[in-house]
Amino acid sequence: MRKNEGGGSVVWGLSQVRQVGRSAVRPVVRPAFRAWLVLAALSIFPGVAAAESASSIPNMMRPEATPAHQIFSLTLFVLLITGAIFAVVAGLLTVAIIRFRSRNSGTTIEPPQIYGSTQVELAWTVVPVLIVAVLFLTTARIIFAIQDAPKPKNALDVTVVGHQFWWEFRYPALGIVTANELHVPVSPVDHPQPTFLKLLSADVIHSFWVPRLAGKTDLIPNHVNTMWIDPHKPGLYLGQCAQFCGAQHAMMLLRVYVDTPTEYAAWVRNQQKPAAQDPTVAAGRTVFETQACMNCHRIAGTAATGTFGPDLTHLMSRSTIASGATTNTPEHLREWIKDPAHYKDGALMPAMQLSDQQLDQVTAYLATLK
Ligand code: HEC
Ligand SMILES: [Cu+2]
Repeated sequence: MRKNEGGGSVVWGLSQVRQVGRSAVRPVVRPAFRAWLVLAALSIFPGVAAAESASSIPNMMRPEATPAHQIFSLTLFVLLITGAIFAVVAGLLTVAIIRFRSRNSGTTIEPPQIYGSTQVELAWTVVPVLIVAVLFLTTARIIFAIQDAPKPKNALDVTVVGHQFWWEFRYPALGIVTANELHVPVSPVDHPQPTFLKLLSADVIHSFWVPRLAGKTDLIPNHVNTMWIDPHKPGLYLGQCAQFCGAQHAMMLLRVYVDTPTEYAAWVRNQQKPAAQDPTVAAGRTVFETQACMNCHRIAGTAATGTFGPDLTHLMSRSTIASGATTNTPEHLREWIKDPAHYKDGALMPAMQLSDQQLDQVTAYLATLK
């Protein structure tokens, strides 16, 4: 497990929520309201998310990359305008209810009715049209600013493929393929190094959403979408598939590790190595290569070249399995291989009916794939 994710406990106490507030949130959102926001965020991000450290919580009120910052300021602007409208309407309503209430006089005579006042009608037509125009134009400006941002030469390219119910990440220039945990270099404001994502789908529509980094973008079959992120601070950022894509859509969690330059270089070096070849686990490798595992999974440098499931070449470099359904420990791996439905009912990996001995062997083999 990485150093930045040790601290969290499964149930979030209010003291932790306050701590989050003190350390990083600008005082835009009051603490009590913030606690509710965190609870709301947690209810959308189940599973492992609940056990993560404070800074990982997927909260769009705490942006940490340019697209997310722009969306957040737009959010505040829209809230300001709609909040003002609410205050005016609610205020007038309250005045009307109190001042013009029925005074028990016993009469049922209606107050004077006003028809055909051009001034009043113009006012309640023109003012809303202007408000909508302002909201529309500011929103369009931000959408285009994010969409048309030029791609610098030093940008990192990653291809993201959405699968039912996991994420595939390919780094074409680096020859890396991995799953569910995206590593990108930090992009400091003074010398940015953004990551440009090319979004594809292997089956149905998914949606890539890491609230602290950017807005949602769909992954659509037979259509290429793009988005970019430039996370300013290293750390772990959690996200989630934001499009209902099937039974386990809610267990399609995303982890974006924003690495310092040294961490990132070390990660790349490790991912580029061929898979470990440990002779002491040869029996497990034989199980893997004879029990159909290799038809669905790739382990670089071996006969396993399947692409239906996640690439397992450096499986143990990931801290979770099955898209965040559980943490990556040998016990969990064994349980997963024995019966994927134990963690993820409806996952598209069959229970392979291995014997206890085969399970032990194949788990021991996988555990060497660092
Ligand atoms: C029919 C194709 C198929 C077969 C056969 C198959 N798997 Fe899988 N496997 C998958 C899919 C799909 C996933 C992703 C499930 C998800 O996260 O929803 C997966 C996930 C995994 C994972 C978790 C990887 C990660 O990083 O999340 C491991 C480990 C794994 N399989 C091992 C095995 C082993 C060992 C065997 C053989 C005993 C095997 N698989 C057989 C399709 C398959
Ligand atoms: Cu999905």
